[in-house]
Amino acid sequence: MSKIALVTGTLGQDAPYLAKLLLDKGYKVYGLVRRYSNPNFSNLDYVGVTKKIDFVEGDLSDESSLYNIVRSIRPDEIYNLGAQSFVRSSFDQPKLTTEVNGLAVLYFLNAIKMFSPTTRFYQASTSEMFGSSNDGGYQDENTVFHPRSPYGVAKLYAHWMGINYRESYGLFVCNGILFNHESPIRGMQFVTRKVAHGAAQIKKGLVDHISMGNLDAVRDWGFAGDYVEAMHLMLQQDKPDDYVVATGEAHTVKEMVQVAFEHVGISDWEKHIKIDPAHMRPAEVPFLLGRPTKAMEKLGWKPKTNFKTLITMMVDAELKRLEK
Ligand code: NAP
Ligand code: G4F
Repeated sequence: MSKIALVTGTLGQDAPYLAKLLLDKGYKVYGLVRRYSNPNFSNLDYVGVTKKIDFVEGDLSDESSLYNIVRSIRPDEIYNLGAQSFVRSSFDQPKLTTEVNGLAVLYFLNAIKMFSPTTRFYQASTSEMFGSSNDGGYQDENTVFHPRSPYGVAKLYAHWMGINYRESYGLFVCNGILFNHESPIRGMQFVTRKVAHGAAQIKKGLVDHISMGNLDAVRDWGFAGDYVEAMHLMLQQDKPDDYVVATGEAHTVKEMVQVAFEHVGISDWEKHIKIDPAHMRPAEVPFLLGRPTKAMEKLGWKPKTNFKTLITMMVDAELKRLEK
């Protein structure tokens, strides 16, 4: 019998890559989608899985919809990837972010406890929870958390609620503390996609500059297609646990901009960047660099795509889209 997985965040970046991985392994995949007037399946189309997923309608802020879905499907595995995932917006919409990123996890855990206690649950935790902790050094499973945004605080609530239900009720809950991961289907607002898109547009003479925020921020950027493998591996272990997933390599936003522009043959990239305070955050996370040793040793996972390959892949995808 094939395993059943329920994935949330279906139309986002990670879920299409994960759905493909699960479908290739023979899973039946259900994808939670909100009610839309005009749903956008372009990310699922990009990965080629739109027609292979069973869509179920629900909303992470609506407890009863999650209860009904868990009770009727009783999935073997749930991957909770849905979120208000843009850190900058969480400062303007803290309550919504708290409900969708925090409370929804409580709803799922209660639904599992009541209706399907053998369901294994993956929670999309984040390096954003480290915030300003160990600035300049590596962050791993033992680093203290100091979130710097409503997004990070809500995710930390969900993270600890997962641990609490694991310890209190024996539920199989894993938190994947994933560092930034990107791809050609990354949301347009996130810095790598924005820069890849902007560099391609400038190359084609469509625009002259990109407006940006803090170019000195440091991030550990990996490829989403590699990271979903770690999510799946976590739920296949004998015991539930929490894992950092990262490349172990950090770069500034400035370096990322330089790689993107040089790939389209523009060396004087500074001329095409304007700094706009609107893209700054009330509190910034200055430095994220993960140490994924535990995931490598216990899951046998490792990243396959390096920084330069990732950024140039994203720029090439943007050029291709513009040529179409
Ligand atoms: P994403 O592209 O923003 O996708 C998130 C999805 O969640 C979107 O499709 C969104 O729907 C959906 N969603 C938002 N609110 C919802 C609601 N109320 N009910 C149902 N669905 C809702 O995010 P991602 O990059 O794939 O990331 C997946 C998960 O990993 C997220 O939880 C994120 O916070 C976490 N994470 C991401 C990274 C990263 O670098 N990508 C790193 C660490 C952790 P719409 O399409 O309608 O907006
Ligand atoms: O691409 P970003 O918006 O990603 P951020 O804030 O690191 O969050 C992402 O990664 C988290 C994991 O650490 C996830 F949990 C979260 O859901 C999301 O996927 O910004 C990256 C950095 C920031 O320091 C930001 O201040 O780039 C800096 N930046 C500079 N100029 C900019 C810009 N970010 C954006 N989005 N747009 C700019 O113009």
